[in-house]
Amino acid sequence: MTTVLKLGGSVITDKDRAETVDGEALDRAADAVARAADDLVVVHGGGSFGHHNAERYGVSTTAGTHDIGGVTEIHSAMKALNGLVLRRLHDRDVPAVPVHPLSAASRDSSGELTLPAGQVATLRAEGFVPVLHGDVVAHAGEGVTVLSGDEIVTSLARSLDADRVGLCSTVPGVLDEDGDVIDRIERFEDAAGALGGAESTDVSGGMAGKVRTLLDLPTPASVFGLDGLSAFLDGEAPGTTVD
Ligand code: IP8
Repeated sequence: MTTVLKLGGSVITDKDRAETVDGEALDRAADAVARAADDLVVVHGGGSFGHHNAERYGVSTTAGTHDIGGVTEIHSAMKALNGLVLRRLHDRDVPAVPVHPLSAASRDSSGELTLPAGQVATLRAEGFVPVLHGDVVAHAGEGVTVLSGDEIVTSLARSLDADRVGLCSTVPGVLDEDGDVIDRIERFEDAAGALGGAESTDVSGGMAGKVRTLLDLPTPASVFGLDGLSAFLDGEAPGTTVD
């Protein structure tokens, strides 16, 4: 029973202070992971790490850079956050192992991502908890572009044939126009009103983009807040189920 869990960058970092973790939130997330670290792959986003560096160099998931200063700065920021996440997991005896996507992944000139998952699958089979992170990635014709944690999650969900996918977000689920959590989304139209309409083409990690991507997965996915993380890892379906 393989589970792929994304810890949103905005959940585990302090959005208002550059390169600062939200210690309390990260402790809660690490506690929940430690209680249920069996057959788990963790991916985390950037939050206050990585994004401002990417902005400074004009780098996004589609616009790249060849500036070695930019590549180094963005990758280093994400590796720094990864190190802080790992430390909290190791403090709780979780056998977490870092996997840095820049060293393995690439995009072709149409932006199509190739993310080999052999090392992740083998680490997991050997009882480790691989911990990947949003990163920069080699992109044909662009230099490097941003690789978001969400893209990693959907790619791994497919290549590992995951049974469960969870996105731990700053909100308790996908919210309707009244701010209530939508229990289940089976078609984009079920949530189109709340997500900005069927024409919305958010590819940068906004909720509309997330829902579209999750609907394409063969695996049911849950979107929930930190309060729902333990329940998700216990096999429940907190927040919104996208299936
Ligand atoms: O927060 C960040 O990953 P995300 C990747 O999941 C960066 O979008 C900015 C290098």
